[in-house]
Order: sequence, then C-alpha cells, then structure tokens
Amino acid sequence: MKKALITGITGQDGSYLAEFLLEKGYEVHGIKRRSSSFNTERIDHIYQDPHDREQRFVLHYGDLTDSSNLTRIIQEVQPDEVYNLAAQSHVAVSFESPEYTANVDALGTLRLLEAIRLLGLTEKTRFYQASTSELYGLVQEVPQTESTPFYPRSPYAVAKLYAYWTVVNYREAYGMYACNGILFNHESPRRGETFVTRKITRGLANIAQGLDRCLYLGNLDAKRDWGHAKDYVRMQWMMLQQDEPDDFVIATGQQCSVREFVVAAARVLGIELEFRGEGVGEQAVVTSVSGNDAPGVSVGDVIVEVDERYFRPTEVETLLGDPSKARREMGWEPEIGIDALIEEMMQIDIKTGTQRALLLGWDSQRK
Ligand code: NDP
Ligand code: GDR
Repeated sequence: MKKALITGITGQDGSYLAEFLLEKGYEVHGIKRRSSSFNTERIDHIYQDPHDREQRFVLHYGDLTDSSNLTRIIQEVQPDEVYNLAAQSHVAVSFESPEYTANVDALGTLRLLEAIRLLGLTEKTRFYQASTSELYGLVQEVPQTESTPFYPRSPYAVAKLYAYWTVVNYREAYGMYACNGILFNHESPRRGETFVTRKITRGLANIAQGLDRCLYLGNLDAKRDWGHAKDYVRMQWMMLQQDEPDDFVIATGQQCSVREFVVAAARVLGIELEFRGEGVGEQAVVTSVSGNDAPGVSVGDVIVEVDERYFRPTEVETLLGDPSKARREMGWEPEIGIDALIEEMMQIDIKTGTQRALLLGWDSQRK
C-alpha cells in the first residue's frame, strides 16, 4: 500500500486530494496545525478512529515553520509521495504578513525537501509542490505556459517563486523526483470564504435571504482562469505517476472577470444586475428578480459595491493558462467548466443561506 503525506490537508485542495488518494487505496497521512478551535471541518467526513486497526487516514500535528517536527513526521511515515499544499495562501494577507508568508511558503518548502534529503529518502519519496499562476504576476505573455517568464507581484508570489526554484534545484542537484504544478485559480464549495469566488457566492446567497444587504468587493476588472479543485487534485497525483519529474501548467484555457463572475452567480438566484459608475463606488443594481430563490431582494437594490479596502498594493490584472503540455503528455482535461462550478458553489451556499434564514426566523418568532 502506497503512503502519501499531505501538508495543508485541512484546506480546500488537501481535503479533495485526501479523498482521491483514499479511493485509490493509499494510506493517507496529513499534517494539521494546532488551533484553539476545530479546523478539520473539510475532512471530518473521512476521519478514522486511531483505534481502528485498519486505519488508512492519519493526522499529525505539525507546522511548516518547524523543521524538527517535519523531519520527525517524515521519518515516522516514510512516505512514497509528499504533497506540499500547506501555505499562507491569501495574496492580500501576504502584504499584511510578508515575513510569515515567506517563512511558511518559501522556507517551509525548503524544510520539507531538506528533511527528505537528510533522511536518505531522495530515491523513495516523490515530491509535489503547489506552485501558482501568481508567479506570472505582471504577465509577459498570453496565454501563460511553462516557459513564460515570471514576474511576481506580491510577497505571496515572491515566496512561491523561491519554493518553485528550490524544487527545480533539488531535482537537478540531488536527482529527486520533485515537481511543480503551476496551478491557476481553482475553486469549489470548499473554497475559503475570503477568496473572491466564495465571497461572491456566499455573499449573494445571504443577500438573497435578507441576511445581508450589500457585498463589498475590490477590483471587478481582474480576470482569472477559474477551474474546479476536484479536477486539479487529480492532476497533482498524475504528476507524481510519470516516469520523469517535470513541471506543468494546470488551467482551463478560459478566463472571465470578477464582474462577469458576479453576474453569472446572481443569475443562478434569478437576479439580473446592471453595473453603474466605475472604480471606487461602482455599484451593481438589481434590474429584475425571478423565481423564489431571492425573497430578500427587490428591483433597485444595490447589492454589490466596490470598496477600495479590497484593492491590493500591486494587482495581478489578468491570468490565462495554456494547459497543452498536461493534455499532451498526461492526457489531462478539466472536466468541470466555469458554469457548472458557479452553479455548484451557488447551490451549496443557497442551501446554507436558506437554513440560516429559517433558523433566524424561528428564533425571532420564539422571542
Ligand atoms: P487553503 O488556504 O484552503 O489551505 C491551506 C492549507 O495550509 C490549510 O490546511 C492550512 O491550515 C495550511 N497551513 C497554513 N499555514 C500553515 C503552516 N504554517 N503550517 C502548516 N500548515 C499550514 O489553500 P488551497 O487548498 O486553496 O491551496 C492549496 C495550495 O495550493 C496552497 O499552497 C496554495 O498557495 C496553492 N495554490 C492554490 C490555488 C487555488 O486556486 N486554490 C492555485 C495555485 C496554488 P489551516 O486549515 O489550519 O489554516
Ligand atoms: P488570487 O485569488 O489572489 O487570484 O489568489 P482571490 O480570489 O483572492 O482574488 C482573485 C482576484 O479577485 C480580486 N478581488 C477580490 N479578491 C478578494 N479576495 N476579495 C475581494 O473582495 C475581491 N474583489 C476583487 C483580487 O484583487 C484578484 O485580482 C488565489 C489563491 O488561491 C492563491 O493561493 C493562488 O496561488 C492563486 O489564486 C492562483
């Protein structure tokens, strides 16, 4: 039975990858951080009792800033595959906490690779690094491929650039099977609530129920190549099953703007919008409402407004990936398009919003 170690197992990708590898018959180990409240919501459904003799899902406390802890876990697990998904992954937050972001995202990757090397596991252990389209930043070429020059635009992207080259260097210097997946944005109903897609689907679903009035966003013109996390974790595994290690761009090859995402998400609720003004203060006004999914919204309501607090000191305006190499060499194709992605995210958030509204209604009647 193959053993995989996943850092960042409590995150969006970690949870989907753990499910995927368990289905493939792996013994899956994950590193989770100690926190003052539960942080395992995304993986609770696959949790296995440590007293179970057949246990194939094991969690270890750890942190990417702590080498001794990482070395001990790797020594104990002796993994065939390490998936390094842990990161301070929020670009805007990296401007607030640049040093911490570098410590986790850049040095954390180095710590893992060094642990594998010093433990004599370079022959045995294959390594996947969660690299990112943020490396392209101020884009030098459209669409972006594996050979497009990098131009990072945030402390997050600079830290990930260090990690990217560390992976390449360990591959070349020590012959390690180590790969970079240069993944473009990928989303799901499990996406963290402060990333823009989930902020939009959750925000609009709450507004539809009258739980909130307005959604405040930053740059509506930003364009991203958005895919589904499930498709992307399948690719993470595929990259470690090749004869030779290599780096791959993973993307859909389609892009849309944040504004277009808002319009499409609102449509799932039966809401049509018109955008008025531009820049700070730009607003989305409701022009029609149909169906029963938005009882809290009326024509004329302003439900989205641009707030400069969500602007970034340096922005990545547009990203569009070319996944031809992954298609050609591994036969990978994304299966879930942007419309299906938005529909799925909206349906889950509508369900949660409706339940919350019912609960609050029930409470207020009781008072
Ligand atoms: P999430 O933010 O959902 O998950 C990040 C994970 O890292 C969480 O499990 C988090 O733990 C953990 N983590 C954070 N800091 C530390 C630390 N110091 N030590 C150990 N664990 C830590 O990210 P995603 O799942 O969306 O992304 C996975 C990886 O892929 C990240 O590295 C991200 O930068 C990268 N990436 C993501 C893309 C995307 O569009 N989703 C695109 C390209 C790259 P906790 O739950 O406790 O916070
Ligand atoms: P990104 O994702 O920065 O691409 O990083 P995010 O969803 O945060 O932003 C996408 C774009 O939307 C604009 N935007 C807003 N973003 C947020 N979070 N909140 C807002 O209110 C808002 N309004 C507009 C942003 O300015 C940006 O242009 C994600 C992360 O998962 C990284 O870890 C990963 O490496 C990259 O995707 C690929």
